[in-house]
Amino acid sequence: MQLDQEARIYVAGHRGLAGGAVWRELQRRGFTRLLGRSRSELDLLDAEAVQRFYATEKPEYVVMAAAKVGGILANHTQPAEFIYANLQVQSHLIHGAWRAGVKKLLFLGSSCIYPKLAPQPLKEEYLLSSALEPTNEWYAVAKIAGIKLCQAYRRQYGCDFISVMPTNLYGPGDHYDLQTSHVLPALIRKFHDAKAARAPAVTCWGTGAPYREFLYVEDLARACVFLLEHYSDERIINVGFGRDVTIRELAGLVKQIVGFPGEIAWDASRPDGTPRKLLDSSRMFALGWKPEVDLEAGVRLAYQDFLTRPAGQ
Ligand code: GFB
Repeated sequence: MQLDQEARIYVAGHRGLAGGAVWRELQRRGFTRLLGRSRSELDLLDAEAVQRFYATEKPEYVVMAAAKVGGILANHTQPAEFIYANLQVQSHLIHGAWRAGVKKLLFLGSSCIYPKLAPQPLKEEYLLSSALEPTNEWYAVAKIAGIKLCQAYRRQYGCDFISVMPTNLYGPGDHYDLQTSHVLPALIRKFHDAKAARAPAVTCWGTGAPYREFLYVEDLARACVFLLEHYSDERIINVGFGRDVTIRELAGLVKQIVGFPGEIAWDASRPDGTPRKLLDSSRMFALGWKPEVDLEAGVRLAYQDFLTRPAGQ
């Protein structure tokens, strides 16, 4: 089904990494009636404010890219915020979408919903088959609840709510705060700052041995618009790149792209997190979507974004 370019599409989290990319992709595709609200305009933790928004703006489609997100340290040290904020925001948005008669809703989950030691690559059916990775289980449990909300409203009320599981994302609009960011923006900032300071070495966290799969966020945005138009199923669907790298390899790539001449040190007192989480995206690939930006090109684009970001971000 082709979406009408006049459709009222609400992108929750349109200033974030994923939501911002979805917003730009929809604009690029000629959609003219996009709805976005900043946090100060609409507090998604406020159920009544969300209901009022739905009642007055009447979105027909909703992309749920609003979430409390962060890297391994933020997840590990703020468990209450990660579980509370995500449970609230997604409950308000999903329940509100049902009440408002939204035609279709796309919920963005995460690859950390899968068990820590599940077979690789991770197939959709491995969800809830064994224990989660402890560093981010609070966030993962909230995301699993979001999936279950979508499935429950589909079963009980026939709502066309779908759940999409992206792998680790990066690209324009990322956050570069070293305490809360994910690994890729953190490495860009660390190598860039070390080069500027002529430091002899950059210290990365953990052992460097874990594998991670990275998807350029504009590829995810294309996938989301594609799924809004072509996917209607209770089953979750993975959206990944198809290949992963070790954190050690990633650090080497960022060092080279940034042009840092010094050494890389590893601080093994920091957590590694899950050893590997490569998504099996074969169902998504079979539908006809493929990523277009490989890791090296994507890191170059992300570094450009870092260099041109507004001061203080
Ligand atoms: O991206 P990241 O923070 O989170 O870390 P996860 C990935 C890996 O990079 C870990 C290592 O093994 C880190 O120890 N790493 C090395 C670093 N140096 C750094 C550094 O300077 N900063 C950071 N942040 N990591 C997150 C989850 O897990 O993935 C979230 O916590 C979410 O819930 C997200 O699912 C996609 O990949 O381990």
